[in-house]
Amino acid sequence: MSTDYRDLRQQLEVKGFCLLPNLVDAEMLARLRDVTDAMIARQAAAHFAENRSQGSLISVFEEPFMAQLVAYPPILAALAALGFEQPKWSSGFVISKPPQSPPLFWHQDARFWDHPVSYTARIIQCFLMIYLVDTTPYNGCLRLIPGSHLKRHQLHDALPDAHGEELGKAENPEHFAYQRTEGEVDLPVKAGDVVMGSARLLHAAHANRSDKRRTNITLWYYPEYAELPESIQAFLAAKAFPEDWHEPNRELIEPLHPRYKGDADPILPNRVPGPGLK
Ligand SMILES: O=C(O)CCC(=O)C(=O)O
Repeated sequence: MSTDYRDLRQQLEVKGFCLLPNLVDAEMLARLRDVTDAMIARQAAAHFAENRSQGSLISVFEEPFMAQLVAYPPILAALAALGFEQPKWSSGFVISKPPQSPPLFWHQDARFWDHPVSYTARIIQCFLMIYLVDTTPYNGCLRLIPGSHLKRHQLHDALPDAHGEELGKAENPEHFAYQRTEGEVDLPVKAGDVVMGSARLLHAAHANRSDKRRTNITLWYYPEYAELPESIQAFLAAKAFPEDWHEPNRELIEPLHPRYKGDADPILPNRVPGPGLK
């Protein structure tokens, strides 16, 4: 059955996420499994202690091959089919839950809450989560609160800074940030499916209770970069990619690199939604 991108675009706008089925082929998946396993093996033990809740939090800038995923033609074609012809990209992380590991805490990843655009339907920043294995609630599938990119949820007021250390270490499994919450849904996927969603959406992941590693690669895109307020463009364009990663991939990555030529000051990031989120 063919994919109805118009329907998926509507889901992205209304629910804050959509599932792009079967985008990554078997050969690319096999390559990504090898590459991410090697990236994980290179980390010091302290990395895993700091990030028990995520499993790992390894920048894709640690591995030049990852540029081929960022600019992977089926991903760019799916974005174009959704109406995003000129997306930009900023960063990404290998989030790999080892066997028998704790849940990932509820959080949202938006940084521009000080700008009024964050309280509108404009698509600003989106994750593309690329799962390298099939996921279920048993091995750590994604959990989402549909609509929470546009509507306040009790967790918005209760959560501590999602990017602070406390939740990452998963020292207190009873913390409400790991528990079931009102309105949440599970999103199990097949290996090679891609979940696209708003950075403003509240999301989490189940514990991995299986005996196999569950790896996801989260890539951050700006699907409508040219329509974003200039202060946000200036902020994104100010961040250079590391030279040793960028250099071998310049041609591939250049079309996705955020650029800004105006004179607006970069916005100061703020991760906490204001009263404008009703
Ligand atoms: O690993 C997952 O399933 C979710 C990752 C995530 O929440 C994130 O990258 O922000």
